[in-house]
Amino acid sequence: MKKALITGITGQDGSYLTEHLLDLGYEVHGLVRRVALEQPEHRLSRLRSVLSRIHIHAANLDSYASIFHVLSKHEFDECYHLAAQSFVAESFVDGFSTMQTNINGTHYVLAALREVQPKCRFYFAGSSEMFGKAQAVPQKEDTPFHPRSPYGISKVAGFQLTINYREAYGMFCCNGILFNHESPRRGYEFVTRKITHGVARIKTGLASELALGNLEAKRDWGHARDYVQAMHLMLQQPTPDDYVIATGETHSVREFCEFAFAQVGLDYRDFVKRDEVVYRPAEVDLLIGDASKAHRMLGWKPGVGFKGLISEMIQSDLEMVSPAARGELVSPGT
Ligand code: F7E
Repeated sequence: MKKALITGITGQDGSYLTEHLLDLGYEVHGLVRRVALEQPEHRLSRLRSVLSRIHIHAANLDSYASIFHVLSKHEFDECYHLAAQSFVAESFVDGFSTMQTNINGTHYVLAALREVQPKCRFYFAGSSEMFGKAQAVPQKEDTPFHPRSPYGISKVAGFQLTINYREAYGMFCCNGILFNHESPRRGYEFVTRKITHGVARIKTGLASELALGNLEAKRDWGHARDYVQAMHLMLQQPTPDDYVIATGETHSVREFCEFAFAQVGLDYRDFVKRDEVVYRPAEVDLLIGDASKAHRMLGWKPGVGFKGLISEMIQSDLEMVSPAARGELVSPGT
């Protein structure tokens, strides 16, 4: 039985990856902060259905010693490093802690692996935010990076660290360059979930408006459940490499709103208000990925498209805010 370690196991991607690896017969271990263990109902909620089948260890990305401790006690075949401060807007508020967690945290995991388990395969969660002010359309593996936030910069550093450990020490280290990926498990601070949750609250009379920032930004949005499969596939290849994971379609935040509100028979223009506060000091205007290398080398393709993703998120949020609101969707979407 293969053993995998997931940092960031409590997040959206960590929970889907856990389920995927369990289905494949893995023994799954996760690193979580001690504070999460003190509030399991809240912090481990995405793992509720699998909690009895996984192994949780307390560790902190700010502490090399805590990571080293776990890695010296258990042997792993694969390590998926997903933990990060992942909210771009927050990285403008406190760039220092984003850098500390995302860069040093990644370095600690790599250094500890090198020390005690150099044969363990390593996955780094790179991001389309590394492309930032995109130098080519669509973006692929050889598109130059031009990050536009401390978050994007921290991911470029993590990406380069991962390559450096591969080249310098011959470790099996891969970078996934994942474009935006969403689901009903997405955090409420991200725009997709803010919209679908907002739509559900408005539809059920719990709210009357939704305050948003830049509606013109365009993103390539896929489903997180599809994207974690690509992470696993990268670590099954004969040689380590880096891959763009994306749908190849781009839509604006405005289009997302339009379709999401229309799903429950509403017009977004009647409810969406402008909120200056959530505009970013430097915006990433357009992201669209070319995942043809992943199609070719990994046999990976996204399963869920833009409309299917929004329908699933809206349905889930309707059920969450009001169980009586089941079946409110106007059309199922594709
Ligand atoms: O913003 C605009 C905002 O916060 C998307 C993370 O997973 O994907 C994610 O980063 C766009 C931006 O995600 C609001 O200005 C408008 O242009 O949902 P987001 P993100 O910044 O694209 C990448 C791949 C990652 O790696 C990140 O970790 O939507 N926008 N109005 C808004 N965004 C937010 N959050 N809230 C608004 O009210």
